[in-house]
Amino acid sequence: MAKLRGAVIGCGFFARNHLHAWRDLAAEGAVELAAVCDLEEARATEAAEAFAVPGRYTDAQAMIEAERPDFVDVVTTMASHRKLVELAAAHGVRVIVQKPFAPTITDCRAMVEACTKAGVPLMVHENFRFQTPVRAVREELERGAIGRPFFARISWRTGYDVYANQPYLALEERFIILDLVIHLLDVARFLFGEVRRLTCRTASIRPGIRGEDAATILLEHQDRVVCVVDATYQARQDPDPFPETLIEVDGSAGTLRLRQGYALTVTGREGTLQRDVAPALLPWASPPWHGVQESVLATQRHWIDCLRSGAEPATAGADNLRTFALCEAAYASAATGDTVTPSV
Ligand code: NAD
Ligand code: 89Y
Repeated sequence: MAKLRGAVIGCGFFARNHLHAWRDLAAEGAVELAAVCDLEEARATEAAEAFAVPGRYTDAQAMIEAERPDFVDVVTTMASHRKLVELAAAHGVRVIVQKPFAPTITDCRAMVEACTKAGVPLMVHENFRFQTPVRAVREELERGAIGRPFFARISWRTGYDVYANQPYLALEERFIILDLVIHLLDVARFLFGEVRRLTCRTASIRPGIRGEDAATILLEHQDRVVCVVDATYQARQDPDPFPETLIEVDGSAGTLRLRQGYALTVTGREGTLQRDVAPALLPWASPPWHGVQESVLATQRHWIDCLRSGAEPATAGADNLRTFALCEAAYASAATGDTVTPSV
């Protein structure tokens, strides 16, 4: 089968993980990276040289027209996603785009519509549900280890300096819900299905930031699981769990706890089972990021598998609209104090 030719748009902090993962997939013979693009020439050049990519560009349209890639991988920040996704769709180029999908659900809907009209597959790089420990939790739930879940908590509380690598976060008016809670809400959907309604409270704790850096959300899922999603970037701890997502689930026949250190404990009909669900330490990984980095490779592999088979990606644009609708509902609830029904 011919290799799929890809091109990366955006060569900043997080793109390095994408580039490593594309190199791993290229070594397996699945893809080849034809070109990279960044508005900042030095970034495109550095990425092209570090990863032996033949093409380097500062203009995405020029790159798409010159290289005619099979797909583009958009790793820019959210403000540019709509323009770049619509550009790809207009050229009939398949596209995977980083989270958050866009600043607003109006932009998300527009991208889904543009790609649907163009007949172009669109996937959002929503990698948390591809993490090894999250997959392990879902396996336990699917095999009925704790019976029917009725309560859950998906938690992310850290004091890790996220601003050092991602300084733009301090300037976002809609901050932690769009940056991080969006992953947790997607995990909630992945584990417990769609959400009927939610209530949210937010706070802005760190001096000098524009948006909220703490959020607590109560989700009522359609099959009546209630799930608390809570996150903050302002909880100093030692040891700090960054970037682990901690999960608790209580079910009719037992309990599940995913604790710091990737330790999964399941107490159910079979007694208590302890599992180490630590992610692999890929050769290019840099702890504590290795669980995230492994999931980047898994996400990109899923995209390539779907392009080959014609299957709809698990986190296709249309699916991610549902996750994004939860973010919009959370902001609406935080603003009014009301319980809100998400609307796609
Ligand atoms: P960054 O600012 O370090 O890099 C973005 C790059 O895109 C910059 O170099 C910028 O010059 C370039 N760019 C912007 N517009 C462009 C355009 N029109 N054409 C070409 N290049 C353009 O940002 P980052 O920290 O690498 O984040 C990128 C995305 O990755 C964000 O959406 C962020 O939320 C996401 N991210 C995801 C995870 C995850 O686990 N999924 C983790 C961190 C960041
Ligand atoms: O931006 C965030 C994300 O998506 O995953 C981790 C992160 O980089 C910082 O919390």
